[in-house]
Amino acid sequence: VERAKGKRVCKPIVYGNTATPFGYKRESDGHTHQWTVFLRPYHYEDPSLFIRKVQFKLHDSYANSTRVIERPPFEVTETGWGEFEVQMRIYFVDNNEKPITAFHYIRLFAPIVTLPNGTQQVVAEYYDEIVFQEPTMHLYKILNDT
Ligand code: SLL
Repeated sequence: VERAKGKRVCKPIVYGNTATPFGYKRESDGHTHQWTVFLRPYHYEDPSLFIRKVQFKLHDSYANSTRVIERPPFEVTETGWGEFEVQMRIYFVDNNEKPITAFHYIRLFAPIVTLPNGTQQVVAEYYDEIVFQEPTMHLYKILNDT
């Protein structure tokens, strides 16, 4: 495939999780929190222009622990009782571009922020960058248009 020789394109992203305590321990399964793990562009652009899907690999204690999200928002909402590391595999619209993997440790207990409406929530989010080194010409054109 044709590649953009000597070119590098950088896409700022954010990934992480939010979590809210139930305020009690659920009798049926011991779960104590609802959480959402997400991956999105740092800028307000449409991620589906260059991201085809994101595969979230949850802890083995979850039924169907591999969750594939094929359209934005790229996120998974679940309930649970424990913190663990999620693997996020990012696939691009051009299949000649190799998928990349990011990891996020889901936090349930800290850090807590106070939202504008006064409620408290656990928010653990991180800035990162996807660096495309000599992307395919196809993807290069898309990336420079977003
Ligand atoms: C811990 N090493 O011990 C971690 C494991 C597992 C989290 C955390 C519930 C899963 C389910 C759940 O929260 N698992 O019941 O489906 O803290």
